[in-house]
Amino acid sequence: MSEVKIHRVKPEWKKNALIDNETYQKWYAESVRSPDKFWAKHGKRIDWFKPYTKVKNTSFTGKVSIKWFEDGLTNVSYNCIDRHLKKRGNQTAIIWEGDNPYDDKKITYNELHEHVCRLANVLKKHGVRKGDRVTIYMPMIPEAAYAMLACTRIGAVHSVVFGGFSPDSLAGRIVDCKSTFVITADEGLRGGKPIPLKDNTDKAIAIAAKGKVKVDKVLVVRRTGGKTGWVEGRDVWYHDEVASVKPDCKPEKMKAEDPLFILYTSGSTGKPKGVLHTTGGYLVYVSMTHQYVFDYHDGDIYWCTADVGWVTGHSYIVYGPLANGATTLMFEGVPNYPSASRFWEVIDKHKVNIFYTAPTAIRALMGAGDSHVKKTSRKSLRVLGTVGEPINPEAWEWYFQVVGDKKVPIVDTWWQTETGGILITPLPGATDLKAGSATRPFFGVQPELVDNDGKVIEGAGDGNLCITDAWPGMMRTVYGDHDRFVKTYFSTYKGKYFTGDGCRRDGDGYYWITGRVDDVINVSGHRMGTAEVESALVSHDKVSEAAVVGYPHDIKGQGIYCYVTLMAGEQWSDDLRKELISHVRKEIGAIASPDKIQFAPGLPKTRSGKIMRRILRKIAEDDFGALGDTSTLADPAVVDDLIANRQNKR
Ligand code: 6R9
Repeated sequence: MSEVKIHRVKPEWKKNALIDNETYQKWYAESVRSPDKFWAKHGKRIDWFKPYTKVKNTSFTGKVSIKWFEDGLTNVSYNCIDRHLKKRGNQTAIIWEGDNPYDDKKITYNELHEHVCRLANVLKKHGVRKGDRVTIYMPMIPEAAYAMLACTRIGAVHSVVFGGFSPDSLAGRIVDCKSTFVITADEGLRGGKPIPLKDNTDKAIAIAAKGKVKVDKVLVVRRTGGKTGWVEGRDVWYHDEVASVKPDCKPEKMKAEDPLFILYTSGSTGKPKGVLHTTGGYLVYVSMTHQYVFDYHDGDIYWCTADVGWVTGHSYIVYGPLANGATTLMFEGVPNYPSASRFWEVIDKHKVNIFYTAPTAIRALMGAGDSHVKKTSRKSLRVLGTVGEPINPEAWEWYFQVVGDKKVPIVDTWWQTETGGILITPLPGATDLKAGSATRPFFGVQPELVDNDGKVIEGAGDGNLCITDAWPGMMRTVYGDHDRFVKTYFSTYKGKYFTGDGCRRDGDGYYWITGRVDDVINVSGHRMGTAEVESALVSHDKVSEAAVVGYPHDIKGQGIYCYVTLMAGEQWSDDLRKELISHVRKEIGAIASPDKIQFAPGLPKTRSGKIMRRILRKIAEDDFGALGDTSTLADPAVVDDLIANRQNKR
């Protein structure tokens, strides 16, 4: 592999940084030596109606029980809104940037307070009580954040379902948590195209009824004014309802361990799991990570491009930033509409200081060409972040050099829906960077690498990534199925939280996530991260994106099958195929030599941008009769092309 370049912390990154390397070392040591003392102190970063006296009460063995700050009383919406009003009532809380570049608005903390209180009163008026589950199926509009915060204000538990999910998926989630109240919009708008959210909701409710869950109320935000079905008595307009109630609503006093939200996430088996997060520990953890990971300072404009339908949207668009009194930007659109300059234009328009996005977006925009970036200024940027999948060094360097003009640190943040917040990450003023490494653990996080037999790997090495002790932001259970929680996360390696990810630790103690362990392939007895081969392919200047899977190989055990998307304007040829094979051999070594390379004009991705390797594996195995569920794909049509041009035809 080519030598890893270290990007040292620059003096200007350190100058006003909240945490320098010395502080990181000191705090980290304290956080693992005396977690009780450490979190007793940092738990105070949020306001409590009744202070906690107990801090950590957690066990990763037996029945597994996770409790933090358990005798404290607090409220999430109070912490995200009310406590800021005196100092920053007129400060912008949310900048909303519409799908259409001429559509935007700003909402102050005072306004946020009124919107959330009114909506909370609407929920109460319709009989929603503490502990009830409310499903939120919304486009990226401020009302989505109001809805989440209104639930937390009265102690209802929200389940946000990504607006790109089908009626079937929505129904499954409604039924699983027996949610009888749904908040949606007439239509969403993305890249100029309407998305029929209300119609999908109607279909989902009909499906849910077969699962014996009857939705009684649907609250509908008018977003586009498009035509939708309407069920009298069940459906009500948001604007009518909020106008009919008082603009003030007292926040409910919640126990730290009261449920805050459920978020469904796919695992390697079975139906999506309802990951349950609770109140106090979650808010402490996401506000703390938001502040230190992004080196957030008062007055910064912060933009995370995720959708609120994913955990990144929960923790780092809504809860973390608002708990810190930040100005958070919410973007309704897509990276390439009206053009591939959109992200960079929005950064200039709103003078964004901190920008957080996904590697898949970075690679796509890199493929579109530098000119789209270079015509913008991006002078306001101070920190760049990535999340969601391993970032290949090539894309990392492009992000650093072209987007950040070599002036801005990149935080590659590793975490999961289950972890609630960021666990492994650089801190901008403290951590020397290596392109492609999530670097070091955040305070209180104790990663451990174990081999397949559970033996702990010390020092530099490769293994399955586990976390050995609890942190305040972690999930508490799988909703309605605690046994599944214990089985999925704590039984593979007894007494440890198993992440499902593979990981390498280098000689400097830096962590390199290699991808899900089910994506690791074994070629002639050599273990190899598919991400490693992908990274090598993408480092070729004609390649924009690559996905690599294993397939059964008579001699080697597994062969390496590569799907490759070329940069705009490049032509596929047999010579290029040969060139790519020798390029990978050169980058990694002969053992990584691709057996098959297929030109792929598009890759099958979930709507959150994750490549669905299960499908690619099946096609590589020439077993596409059993592709399984492809309904969550952003563009199911790419699959037909991949099948037609597969390289392993029997
Ligand atoms: C936050 C989020 C979690 C899985 C995780 C891992 C991958 C996320 C990553 C990363 C390498 C990073 N992942 N961040 N891999 N580097 N910085 O994405 O949650 O949707 O639950 O996905 O995503 O494989 O296990 P979620």
